[in-house]
Amino acid sequence: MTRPSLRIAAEPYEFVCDPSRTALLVIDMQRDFVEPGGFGELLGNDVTPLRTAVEPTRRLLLAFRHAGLPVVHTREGHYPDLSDCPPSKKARGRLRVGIGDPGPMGRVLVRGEYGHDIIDELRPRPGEPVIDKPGKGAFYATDLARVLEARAIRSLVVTGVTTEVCVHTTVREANDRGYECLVLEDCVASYFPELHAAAVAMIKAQGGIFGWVSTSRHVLSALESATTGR
Ligand code: C5J
Repeated sequence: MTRPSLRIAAEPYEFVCDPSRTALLVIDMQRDFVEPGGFGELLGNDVTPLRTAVEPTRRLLLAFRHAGLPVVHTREGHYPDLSDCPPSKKARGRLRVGIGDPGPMGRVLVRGEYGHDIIDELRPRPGEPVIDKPGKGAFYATDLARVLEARAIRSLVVTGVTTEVCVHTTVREANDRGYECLVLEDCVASYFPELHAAAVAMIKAQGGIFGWVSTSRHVLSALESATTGR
């Protein structure tokens, strides 16, 4: 059975997508970025702005699962021997504690460590792909394109952290690959509210140069209408 299009109030104009070709992308909602006491906080960041994205994203996740629509999670991190971490990335910032070093939640941004994993509130369900990525963009050196192609996905509802870094890089990569991206401004977040605002503005500028911007409320209401037929 073909499903009716989802019509979602958005900027710069309504976002219309085929739900059977739409996935929710949850980017890097990892303990080390989002939780108090993690690597992000160790770097001197206030994690409070990132926490605001958790509850709306959790509601959205439940709605996508309820509607039987695909969900894909990503995690930024590296092999324990750091063979996939460019020396430039390790050296950047001249950090006292950086990638691969023992941090408050295990070795920083190393796969398999407690801090590298996704927060409990948004824990992936069995069967939901989790894309481990060594870079900021979720397409670079990962299977994401193949995972999306296998499900015939063309539209991405984008959530996660941080707005101006991994979210933006991924949306730009997706845009160049022909995906339609809808970024939910209450479900993405940054340690720096001014960078969050600028990054969101850039996506919808110039007629939606990288995609569309909306909020979880509008997506939930479109999913509700699609489910109930009202
Ligand atoms: C950063 C990310 N900010 N997930 N990673 O280093 O945005």
